[in-house]
Amino acid sequence: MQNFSLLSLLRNAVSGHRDWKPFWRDAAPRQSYDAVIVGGGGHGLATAYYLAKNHGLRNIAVLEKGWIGGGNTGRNTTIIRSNYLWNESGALYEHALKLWEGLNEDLNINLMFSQRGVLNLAHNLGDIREGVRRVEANKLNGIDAEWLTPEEVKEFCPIIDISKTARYPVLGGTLQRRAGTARHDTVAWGYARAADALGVDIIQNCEVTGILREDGRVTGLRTTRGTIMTPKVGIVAAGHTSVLASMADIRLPLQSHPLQALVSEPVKPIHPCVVMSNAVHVYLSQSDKGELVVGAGIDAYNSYSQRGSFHIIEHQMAALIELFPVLSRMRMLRTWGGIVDVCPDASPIISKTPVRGLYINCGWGTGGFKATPGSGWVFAHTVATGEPHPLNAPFALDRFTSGALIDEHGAAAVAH
Ligand code: FAD
Ligand code: PYC
Repeated sequence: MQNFSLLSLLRNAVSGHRDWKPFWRDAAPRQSYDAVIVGGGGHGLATAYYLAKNHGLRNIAVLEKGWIGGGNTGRNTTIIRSNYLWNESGALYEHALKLWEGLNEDLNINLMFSQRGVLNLAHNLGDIREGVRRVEANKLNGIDAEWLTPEEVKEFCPIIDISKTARYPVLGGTLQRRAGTARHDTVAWGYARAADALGVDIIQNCEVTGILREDGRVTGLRTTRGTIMTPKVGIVAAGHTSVLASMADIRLPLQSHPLQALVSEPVKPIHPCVVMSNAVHVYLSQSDKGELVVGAGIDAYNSYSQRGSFHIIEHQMAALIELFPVLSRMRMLRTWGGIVDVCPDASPIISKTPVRGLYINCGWGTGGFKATPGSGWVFAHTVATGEPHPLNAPFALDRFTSGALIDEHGAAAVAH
């Protein structure tokens, strides 16, 4: 049945794109599928889309316990960039960024992808060394990157305070000009609609509660809407992957933490780019609606509660005023939190598991939105062929036993 709700008409109105059609069918589960993706966030929906588009699978489903995009995909602050340190990460995130650059056309939807540039500030000698090293590493990997002096930072971002008497003076920063932002929920809707058009069943209000196995191989899933048989399962349930993996007796090296953000009342355009500061613990952009989008580091404790503690917001506001005194009387409109799953090396796991036919895509921590298209692309390859795509081979689960970690704490740019 097509979804002609008022909401979908409104979505159509905001998309302003050619040849608009209603969104996805709200499907009922069938008894069996060739492959099932657990988690209807951007990554899960992108995986389903590329399974259908790149690998020709049609009898597949995405199971979502709530509504699609209601997890981190619809809660994140939409920063997209590829300026990671190591070759493995650079290749994966740059693949994603290149896909973003053609995604409006591919999905036929206006994702409001805006390459307005992302600045990562340096406030001490350690920051400068990390930033300059990363700029050079990026250039060697063909990723656009520049080092800016404080004056150049000010030119790029006029509302920032670069005075030498500031408590955390701005000593320079890295700039990726091709980086930017996009509209988060439209990414989920766009992938859902495109996957639906290729025959994928998108099943909401369907929580996976058990993983069925026989002789070390997955055979199906127990869900709140009945048992579904399938020989292939891809888990992409950010923040909850260890809960799902434990249903197959797999223990993962993940910690679930709240990550918060907030927005101000809408104002006229005053902030043309994205600024992040790992040392001061805040980042800032302005949405197309005019709201200032402000993010912080993770809450230190583990939780599944989709909310964080107030002291993080207080710290975040203090840091904001430190860098942007001009915002001192700005009123804040709403705050929220999501649950992110953090890996010890701040890099994702995209991998086979000890259970045959069971694959995981998790551990994106504070930074998976930017990876959505690339993650879906390589995970679809892994699920379809049973083997990793060359881009996700280094991100396998066995790196935690081999020791071949990919430490991206510096480039994660959000305090862990
Ligand atoms: P989700 O969108 O969370 O989707 C997973 C889905 O799985 C959920 O919808 C959930 O309901 C479902 N699920 C869970 N358990 C089950 C079950 N048992 N059965 C069925 N379904 C289940 N990243 C960036 O790159 N840039 C940013 O600026 C950025 N900012 C962030 C700010 C905040 C406040 C937060 C919280 C995150 C931020 N991130 C950012 C991280 C980014 O949001 C995530 O890495 C990314 O969205 C993960 O996408 P996903 O599709 O894997 O997860
Ligand atoms: O990874 O760029 C990022 C990011 C920004 C805010 C949260 N994560």
